[in-house]
Amino acid sequence: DRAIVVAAAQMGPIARSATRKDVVLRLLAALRQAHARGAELVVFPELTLTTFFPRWHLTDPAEIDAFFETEMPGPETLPLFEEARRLGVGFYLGYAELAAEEGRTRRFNTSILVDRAGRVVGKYRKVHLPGYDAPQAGRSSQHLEKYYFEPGNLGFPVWRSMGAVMGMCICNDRRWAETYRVMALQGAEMILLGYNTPDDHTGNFDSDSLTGFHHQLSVQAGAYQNSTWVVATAKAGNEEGSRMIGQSMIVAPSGQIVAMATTTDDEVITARCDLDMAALYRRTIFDFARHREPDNYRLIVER
Ligand code: CDT
Repeated sequence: DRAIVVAAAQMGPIARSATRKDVVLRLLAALRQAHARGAELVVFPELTLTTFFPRWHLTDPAEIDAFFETEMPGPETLPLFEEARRLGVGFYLGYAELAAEEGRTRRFNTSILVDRAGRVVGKYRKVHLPGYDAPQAGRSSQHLEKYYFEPGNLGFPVWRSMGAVMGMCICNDRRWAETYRVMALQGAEMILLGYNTPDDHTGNFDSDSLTGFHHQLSVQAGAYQNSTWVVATAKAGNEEGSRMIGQSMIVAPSGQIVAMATTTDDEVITARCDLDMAALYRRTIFDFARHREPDNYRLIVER
């Protein structure tokens, strides 16, 4: 079979005071542990390099810019690229991207795919930005992704790399059926995703108490309905008073969870993923060419 051993390298909380160097040391430890367990590809979380700053309404431009990367790799992240190349391990890394494009400064919530030779082979910019563009009254913790980032402008591409057809998405994207379908229609066999999900993110206790369930439901349904592997990796634990769920998991095209984190700290989980399994359901119940009826889906792409 065509198998790849993949790791989800969950990260525990990252303090606001943590330096890039501190974080990269933790990523290196996870990378080595994953490699020792046979992993050829390691998935790190969304906004891995810093605390989840969209919980705060910051206004000082210098303070905001300090959370963003202007180059990847930069001097602080280069050791991760070098070690990954030395070990022959590919990786997915989420980070805040500051780009100079169209003659202006633009900010995106970004992930990259790096192959086993340490080359950046793909970049994705988060499409579904949750939360608000201004602080909300009466909330102890904000969620201001629409304030800090523009929606991604790269769509949902897939890449042939490391012997697989790979796609990427980020956190809130995993709750949207369209995310998976657009990649599955391009043949994605494995979708990599990082997330930061506070356990009080809706502000409604009935919904908040189901946060873990909704995470699992979304990822398992996305995997099954699109016949693809999904590797979902959390930044978890009590980060600056915000409690974020763990439950990093590797889900098969059958929708079954094949590995799941049991802590909310730094934790590596691995699974051997048979990529041919992605064809299994696409030959039968989800044979897109035979069964899809796009003429009936027009409403989905209208504003
Ligand atoms: N990072 C991210 O997208 N988090 C959201 C929760 C916050 S919604 C206000 C998620 O969908 O998990």
